[in-house]
Amino acid sequence: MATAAAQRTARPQADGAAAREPADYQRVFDAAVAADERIEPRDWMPDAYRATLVRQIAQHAHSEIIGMQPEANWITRAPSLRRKAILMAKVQDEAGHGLYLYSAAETLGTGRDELLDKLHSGRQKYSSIFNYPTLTWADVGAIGWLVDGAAITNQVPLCRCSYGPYARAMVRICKEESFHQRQGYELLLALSKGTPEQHAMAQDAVDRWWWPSLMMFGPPDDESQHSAQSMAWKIKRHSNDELRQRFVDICVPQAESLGLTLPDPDLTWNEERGHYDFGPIDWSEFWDVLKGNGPCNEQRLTQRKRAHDEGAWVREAAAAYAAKHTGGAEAAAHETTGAERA
Ligand code: FAQ
Repeated sequence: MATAAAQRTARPQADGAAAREPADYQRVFDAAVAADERIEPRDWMPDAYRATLVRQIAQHAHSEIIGMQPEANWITRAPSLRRKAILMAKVQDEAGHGLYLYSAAETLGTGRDELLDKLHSGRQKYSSIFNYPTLTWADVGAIGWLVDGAAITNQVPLCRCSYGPYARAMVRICKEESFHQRQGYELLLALSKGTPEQHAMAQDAVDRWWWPSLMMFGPPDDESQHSAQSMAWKIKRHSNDELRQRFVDICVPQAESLGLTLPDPDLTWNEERGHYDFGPIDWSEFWDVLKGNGPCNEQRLTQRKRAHDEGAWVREAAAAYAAKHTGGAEAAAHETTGAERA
């Protein structure tokens, strides 16, 4: 029997579409997803699958580039050349992640200009976590350990996402996020084992970033409007609550090794469940941040729009350079053809 991939390869091109009924396309798509095969840009896909991917990938891409802001805030004040070099590399990585992800969204037929326009006008979201301020140097460590840690927990399963370009982008992103997580852990460890003031600064940062990190995984499963469909399509492989639990289980022993505490008196090992129980999350804070009322929503968007406007000349210069070179190549091709004719 032909595999779903073989059937898809055998699928007629757009101009021969009459050879198949729409139901056939749906069946081939469903079979590919069921067989854990990758859906590629030229494959037929349901409109809602495409729209869901654009929504999630765009939100992810926006998070990467907005996420540069809280950390970049500390580049000029990093306490040593080594720390500054590491932080600059990390912030550059986030820009790169944004690029891979915008490119993945482009394969679905949605251009970067359109996505950025939606971000700037508030029609698309970015992760709630980046609406919190970085008040001390220890926040750079807390972001690395907790925010990148949460990002990896969420994103490793996305390497098996059913949509090929997103899954492949995630493989590279996750490798870099692992380095980010380790630099945050190492930074916090140095502070935790430093002077009492440094230890207190590390603890304060963890106290402020813990709960917002748990919110990164999205609303509880019974309030997650997209999870069931996204899991059926194998875009998401686990529910928001499953991943949140996995993250808590990873962090508790790491906090112990760091010599820091997590700000949750209800955090206890549950022998029966084989997981840590944790206290209630303040979901009203999460929804409020999503509505634009977090401590830094306005600042983040204003800064993003300013950076975009100030970068207009770079985009224009790049487009002019590309046109000049493409034009030159075309002119050269014409000249060659002309010469051959002569
Ligand atoms: N923030 O039905 P669900 C990073 C929205 S990258 C804002 O559960 P879904 C790297 C959701 O969009 C961090 N909005 O939605 C880094 C939906 O609203 P909509 C970003 C959120 O999509 C580190 C509504 O709530 N990572 O950190 C959030 O199935 C350090 C209902 O929610 C990704 O984007 C939230 N936290 O599940 C960079 C990973 N949660 O769109 C710099 C990919 C939910 O209908 C420094 N994304 N919403 O208007 C995902 O895995 C999923 O999209 C979830 C949400 C899990 C985030």
